[in-house]
Amino acid sequence: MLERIARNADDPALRARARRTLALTTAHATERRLTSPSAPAPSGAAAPNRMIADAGHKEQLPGRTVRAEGAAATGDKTCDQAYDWLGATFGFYETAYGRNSIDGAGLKMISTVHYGERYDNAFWNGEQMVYGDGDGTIFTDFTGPLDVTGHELTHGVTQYTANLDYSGQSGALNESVSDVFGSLIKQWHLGQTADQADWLIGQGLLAPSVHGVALRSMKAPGTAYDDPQLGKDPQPADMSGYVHTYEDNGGVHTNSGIPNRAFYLAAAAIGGHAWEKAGRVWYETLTGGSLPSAVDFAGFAAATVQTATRLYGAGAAETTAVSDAWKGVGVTK
Ligand code: ASN
Ligand code: ZN
Repeated sequence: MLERIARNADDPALRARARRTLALTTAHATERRLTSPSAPAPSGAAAPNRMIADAGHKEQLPGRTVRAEGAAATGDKTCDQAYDWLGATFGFYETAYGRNSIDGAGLKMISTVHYGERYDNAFWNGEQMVYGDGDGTIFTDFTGPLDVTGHELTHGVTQYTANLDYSGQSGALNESVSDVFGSLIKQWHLGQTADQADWLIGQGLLAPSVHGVALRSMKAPGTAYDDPQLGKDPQPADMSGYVHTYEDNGGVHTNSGIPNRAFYLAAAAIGGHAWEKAGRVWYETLTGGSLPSAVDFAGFAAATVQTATRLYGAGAAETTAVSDAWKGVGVTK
């Protein structure tokens, strides 16, 4: 998406900023790949330990601390939103799966807001969350949508568990897992069932003049936006549209549409709160310790069917739903 803006946007300043954002995000993604899981912090009670810092529109991390755990709201909407969404994400993982923070051992949750000048992204850098304010023309404030925070922090969960290699199919799975739990965090926060959820990622993030509803759609990949500046949502909905490219680490944000839709299909077929069954299958697959870092779609599919079989039984409706979902997107036959 940023690659498209960097090439096609009408406004040269917007193009230049997109190029800079791409360069910075790539550097951080490399950092993320190279960070090895460090020893877990000593855990206390299962309560979040949050810290919000303000970069003051510079690109230095972490920036000036503006809100520590338990401190009163600052009055800066961006800062307070980031604080609340860290809390919601902590609450989701703790309540749904008994996970104590990102590393499972009470890791301090740090977010830097107001990063860079009109910065068009949010990212997990291996240690903390970083949010840009958005350029206001294409993107609004990245602290807005809860699923964006959930997505980035889930990169942290993945780093501490399956540590999926950030390229090719394992990279698309890394991205997809972040979308899956990002969406589930929002669904949990809103108390939605699978049929009530919008299954969008980043609803509300695109500026009003952009023709689009969100960054991605898990239910209907490829339909999230179609806009002169952004182009059309490039996500495939099944294996027949798999994109072979050298950009974006082999299309990790593109091909993630395939496993995203597999999750949606499984959750929709099972019904009810998606985090309870489909989400549990994906969570235990991700964190179970037997998934290779370089796993491909077929390997991940087999692992989810194996997890569902263990949790619900071989002939169970849940297991059939998971198995059918991967057939539905052409990963298995
Ligand atoms: N927001 C992007 C992501 O989490 C940033 C990146 O690392 N490419 O996928
Ligand atoms: Zn991501």
